[in-house]
Amino acid sequence: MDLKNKRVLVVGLGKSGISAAMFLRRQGARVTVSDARSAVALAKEIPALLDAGIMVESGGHGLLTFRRQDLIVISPGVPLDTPEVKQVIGYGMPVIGELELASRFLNGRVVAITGSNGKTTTTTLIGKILKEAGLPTLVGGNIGTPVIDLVAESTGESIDILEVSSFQLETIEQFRPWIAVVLNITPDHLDRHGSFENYAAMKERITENQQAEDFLVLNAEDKSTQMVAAKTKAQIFWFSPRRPIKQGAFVHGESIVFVPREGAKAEPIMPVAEIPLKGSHNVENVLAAICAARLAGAPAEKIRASVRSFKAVEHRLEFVGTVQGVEYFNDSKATNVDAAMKAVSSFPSGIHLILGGKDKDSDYTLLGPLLRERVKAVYTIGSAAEKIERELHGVVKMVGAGTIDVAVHEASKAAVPGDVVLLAPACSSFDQFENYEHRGRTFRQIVSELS
Ligand code: UMA
Repeated sequence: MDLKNKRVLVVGLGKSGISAAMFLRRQGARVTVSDARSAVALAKEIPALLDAGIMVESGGHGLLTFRRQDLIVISPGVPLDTPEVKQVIGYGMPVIGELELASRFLNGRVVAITGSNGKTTTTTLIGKILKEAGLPTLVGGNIGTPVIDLVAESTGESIDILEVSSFQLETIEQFRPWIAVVLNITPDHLDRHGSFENYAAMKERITENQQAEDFLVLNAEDKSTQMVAAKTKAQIFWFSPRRPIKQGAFVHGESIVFVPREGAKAEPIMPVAEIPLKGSHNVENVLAAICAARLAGAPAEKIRASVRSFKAVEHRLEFVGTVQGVEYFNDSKATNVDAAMKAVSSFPSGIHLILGGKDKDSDYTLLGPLLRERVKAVYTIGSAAEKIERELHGVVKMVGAGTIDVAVHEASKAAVPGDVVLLAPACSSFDQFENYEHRGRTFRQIVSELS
């Protein structure tokens, strides 16, 4: 892709936009960036961009800015139906995302992980296993480091492990992972994608450019990922915690085994009991990581050692501490209903659950049966509180807490030794926090002050 002297517009000045703009500039492109935020709000970002010779449009997107370009690179958080974007797509202007841009310049072999839940844990674990197996690995994408930032270090030898979201997959063209992993597809981001079908279709795009020599790792227990199988040209490796698999990883008795090809003998990998993470969903994440790591060339004994020493990723069912016999867990990354259900399922009873934040057109009634079984009380926060209280009315005790601070204090007063206070909000955080990490850190801080 020759970008020299090309006019390129980058839309959105978050992490991906800034990295993309700087990269494009280094490639010799004539770069403009456009962001809906005001110049005051962007005061920290603008000087470095201007110094690099990048033009900046702040306080909204101008249609004329969009028209005078050869290429538009859009940030994952900017919807394609943003009026200016929609209009230039209508004119046939090329619009790609930062993932697509980066993938044209990555030199390593790509392992891409998507799914509604478990992406970050699985991506981190694959990175750890491959690194400890002595393979040159890079990790980035939705996990927090823009893919474009990996380009400089991506070589013919490296394995580039990317967490990819539906937002990023929406704007790919040629992105072709060597190994693609789809963990699960359950409703999320319906406010952005309009329907579950549209959302699932975006996830499926992870395999659309794969060929017969590539690999696709799929969850045998998830109906939606099974549908992806019908559409791929890649070799499929399944994983299942419940049933034997002809090619892939599964739980056999008390142990995880891997079958490298149909008809081959199953290789023992490790006892399930050695997985140091809570929750049955994490067995699935480990199975997926084992498939990807074996396919990428990590030996079984290295995999076992790496999994055994793996620690929960921050904000994913992270143990915060025990205060007066009550355990506190931070699952701020549980930003959709399915993730919250997985978190609740990880504890048998005695749960005080903090729910709420920014709604994504989610259906909270799905939580009903599980809450009735395991949860003592729900503490609602954020703008989704009223909807949650309405949809879960009569299911369990509801405390309208409003803020996370009040929620933690109310829960700590009600909890008795042996109970669990769990932040698994089932919503995004943007109504009260900068992001889910900020929400998780705030929770940890409040808990530390309790003790
Ligand atoms: N903006 C506009 N116009 C719009 C909308 C937004 O100008 O119409 C601007 C905002 O004012 C802001 C910028 O766009 O300045 C934000 O861009 P962004 O939302 O794409 O955020 P980044 O900081 O670039 O972070 C993105 C991912 N964010 C999203 O997908 C929403 C990060 O994933 C990712 O870590 C990062 O790129 C690096 O790859 C976060 C996320 O929430 C963790 N992901 C979702 C999820 O996991 O559920 C998909």
